Amino acid sequence: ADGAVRPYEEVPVVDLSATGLSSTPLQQAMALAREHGPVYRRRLHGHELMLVSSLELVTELSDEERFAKGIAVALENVREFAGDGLFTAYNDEPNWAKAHDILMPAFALGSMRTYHPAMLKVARRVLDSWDRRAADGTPVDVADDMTRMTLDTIGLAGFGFDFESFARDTPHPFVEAMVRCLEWSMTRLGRQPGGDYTEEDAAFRADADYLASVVDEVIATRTGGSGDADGTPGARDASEASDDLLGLMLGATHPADGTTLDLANIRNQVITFLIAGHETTSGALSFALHHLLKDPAALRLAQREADELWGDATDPDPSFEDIGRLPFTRQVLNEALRLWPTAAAFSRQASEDTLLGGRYPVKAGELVTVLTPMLHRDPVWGDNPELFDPTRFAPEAEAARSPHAYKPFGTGERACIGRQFALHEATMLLAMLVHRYRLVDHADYRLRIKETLTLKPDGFTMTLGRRTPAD
Ligand code: MNH
Repeated sequence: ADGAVRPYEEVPVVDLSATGLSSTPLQQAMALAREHGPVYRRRLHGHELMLVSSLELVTELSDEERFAKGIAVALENVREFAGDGLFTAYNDEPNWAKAHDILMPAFALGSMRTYHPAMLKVARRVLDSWDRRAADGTPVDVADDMTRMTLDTIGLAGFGFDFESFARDTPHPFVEAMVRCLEWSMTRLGRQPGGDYTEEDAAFRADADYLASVVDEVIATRTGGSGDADGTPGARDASEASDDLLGLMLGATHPADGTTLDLANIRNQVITFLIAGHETTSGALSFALHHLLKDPAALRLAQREADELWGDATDPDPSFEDIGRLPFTRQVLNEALRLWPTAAAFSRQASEDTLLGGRYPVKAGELVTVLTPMLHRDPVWGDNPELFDPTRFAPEAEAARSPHAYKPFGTGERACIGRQFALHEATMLLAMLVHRYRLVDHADYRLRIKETLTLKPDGFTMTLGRRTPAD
């Protein structure tokens, strides 16, 4: 980049129409960024997308005057089953602002106090399961168990619904259907024009309908069976209202106009929270455990921190306040999300014709996708960005760095609403795990990354020993 204005055509264009999208499109996009630099256009079957990954350009894309959230093709696909839920709603769709205003208080830090007991209950399910593994020496499949944990947590804390994932060998059918829907959303990106996808689409429709029917049942249980989610609110029993997310959505009225969310939208929100609320957090925990397994010094620091709180208690009882007393554990999660932000891309839409960085033309309405893992390897992160180093998130280091260098939760008004929820849940579990277990790299695991729209370590197992804080 010499600073001169580039004609539109001169931004590097990578045409994937012949080879197609890889089965790991995010890692493919990262490889292309390493080859072509922090801005390039990816062409695929007549469709073109600009991918951006430098601090300089992401700083501009974060300007809410010039850009807003964009719904890229991948999210349009998710919209097929999450509808106008918060994550996939268009900016100007009235239900976005309405649901945002109603739900924001439920995601403020203080509200985590409400969810803390459910989170702790599920964390203890992990310990029960891992205790048995530690006793008989069999490996744990880390990503599978983290997914069980985060799903049970959002189900219980959000909707009073227990997936009981630790009592199952295979995932709950709801999860299997949801994962297939996400896979459909991803593989649909790479379709050949003119191909016949009737079968895939029918299977997807069946899965999406099944998701909706399960959610309708959860809602009906709460409302006493009244109303169905066809858009007409049924009678709601206010006495049923509880302070979880579902209770809030059924009961809360909009501060400005006193209306409630309609049942079709609530169904979309529940599906959205179940998707958004568990895949990403479970990936973050899995990557964090991977890095701790490979970095004994960091693991020791995390263990010291938990030991200081809970000493040699066999069954510590973490309080809500304890979670704020685990700054290093939080740094470990931040650093894991730097290297592998589990929702690895987000898109911005230009409000008007503009020049990005004063030189790359972007047309009004055009989408630009931020490739977060490459932003997180920008030179601002020093000369060894691949190195796992939680001290990058020490308060002094954070204060010295641009806030736009780190975007695992997206940006602006459409940034992640569940950030505090994810970090509270993940920090507590990670601290409880390192307090209780020695992590053993029995298979000399080499990181491979599986993509199902979100990122996870693939085939990551470890064995466990029980530890005492002196270990
Ligand atoms: Mn979450 C939006 C990442 C946990 C619910 N989330 C986003 C975005 C990113 C993101 C990135 C912005 C996407 C975009 O701009 O298109 N979320 C994460 C990560 C974790 C996570 C990395 C865990 C780690 N998210 C959670 C949890 C919940 C949740 C937990 C719910 C309990 N996230 C959402 C919702 C949105 C969102 C809802 C959409 C918010 C909006 O647009 O109003």
